[in-house]
Amino acid sequence: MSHVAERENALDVKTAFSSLGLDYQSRVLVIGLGKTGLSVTRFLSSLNLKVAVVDSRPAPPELGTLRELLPDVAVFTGGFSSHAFKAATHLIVSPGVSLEIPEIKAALMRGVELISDVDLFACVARAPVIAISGANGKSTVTCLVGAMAEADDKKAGVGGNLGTPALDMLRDDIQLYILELSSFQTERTRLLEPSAATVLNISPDHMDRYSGVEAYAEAKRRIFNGSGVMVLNEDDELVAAMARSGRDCRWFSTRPESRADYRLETINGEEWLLACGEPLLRGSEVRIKGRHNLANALAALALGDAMGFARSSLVRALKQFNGLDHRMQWVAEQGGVTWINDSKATNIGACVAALEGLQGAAVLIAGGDSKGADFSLLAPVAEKKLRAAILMGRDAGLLEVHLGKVVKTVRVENMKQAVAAARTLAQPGDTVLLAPACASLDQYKDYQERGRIFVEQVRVQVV
Ligand code: UMA
Ligand code: ADP
Repeated sequence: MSHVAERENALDVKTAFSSLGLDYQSRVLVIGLGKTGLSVTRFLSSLNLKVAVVDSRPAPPELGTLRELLPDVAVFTGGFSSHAFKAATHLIVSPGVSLEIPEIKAALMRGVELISDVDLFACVARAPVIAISGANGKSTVTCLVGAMAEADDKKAGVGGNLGTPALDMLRDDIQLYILELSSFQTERTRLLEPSAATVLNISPDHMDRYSGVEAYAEAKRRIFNGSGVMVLNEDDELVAAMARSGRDCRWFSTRPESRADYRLETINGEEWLLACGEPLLRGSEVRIKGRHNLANALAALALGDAMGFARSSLVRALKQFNGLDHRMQWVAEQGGVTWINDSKATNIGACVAALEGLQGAAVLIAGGDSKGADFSLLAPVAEKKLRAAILMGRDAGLLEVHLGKVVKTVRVENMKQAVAAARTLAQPGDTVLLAPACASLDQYKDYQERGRIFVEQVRVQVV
């Protein structure tokens, strides 16, 4: 029997979704036909619930797949059709779409219910959930905890903002869900109550969607709904302020003087990772490198402990996990210059973490879609670490305004020119670092494509 058929048999729709007020009379409008929109439409259709889809783009990415799978579902493209909104009792808004869109705001004012794919998931998932958010490190920690679960012989579903929408992860044989959640997902979710959750850190990102960093933090704080274990970063003021009395709060920190539950300690001249006083492994044995990755490792240990994984499984995973592509990924060393691909550094916090972790001077390749970032925050570390900044993409001019005051800047049109310029500027002992501090979508399909093209150009021009 297929999973969909099993689900239909096992689910009493009215009971399962009573907290969302969803039943066979409901008419759900799915806004956005990307991965999330497709997953929701398939899920609701499999339960025979009434669903329609609207997308502002003339040819949304999953239109072809939806037409093939569900030719009868009504789809409105090329704008937010008022006709589609008029009939809806419930809206499910894809993460990439702001709730500030006038048509959405008007519908919510009329009393149309806002629900989310994560809420639907929360209603039907039968295994415990670990939820992971933060400005940076979400995907790394999500995959690391996934590796810990595997080392502990648990069948885990790993996804969410990482790539597989929550509803596409549902399976009866899963023992544990490990869900990466963005602020766009937590802000519109109210039913998920994870067994353990973390906000790894907060630094400004998506400032084109939030009124400020506090509003961004507030959206992320919702990941702690319910009564599960809260894993908190002692070194981050905005995260530390999320602690709630009466809850099981477990702290991590990389500051040498910290007494946090999960922390670092120098023993006989070597740095160790400690879990509640027990030295587990040396920092040098953690395969993913950099100070920020020690913080990620400690957070993952806290989550693994919260779920009762054997400590030996946690340690094994930390010793084996290689990290993900496009995050501080070593590409080449030539003539004493190291080339690093950190294309996933799509905000200032990640770019700063990358630069602070480097020995010697760096030539930085940056630029793209700033998402409303304030690049003055990048100037201090740029002044300390950079030999030069090579700037490209839509918001190169904004970067130049702030970096130009403290370091040599060069404007280029594309990655080929960026790599050529970096080759002439870098000196032996330097690192050339692609850490754009911007999203890639103004010039590339996604950050992976940007990283791949960088690696290709390094191979063609440098090695
Ligand atoms: N869009 C429109 N009009 C629409 C609908 C969408 O222009 O009517 C645009 C959005 O503005 C956005 C793009 O289409 O630029 C994709 O939006 P979407 O919500 O349809 O995206 P999905 O394909 O459903 O993917 C989403 C997440 N995307 C976003 O949050 C933008 C994916 O995270 C996630 O993997 C997927 O759900 C499964 O959960 C990606 C991401 O960039 C990796 N996330 C941001 C980040 O990590 O910084 C938050
Ligand atoms: P996310 O899923 O939150 O975007 P990733 O693990 O994909 O996180 O990493 C995104 C970027 O942030 C990469 O450039 C990576 O080097 C950097 N990074 C990872 N962990 C941290 C951290 N704890 N603090 C700051 N930057 C980090």
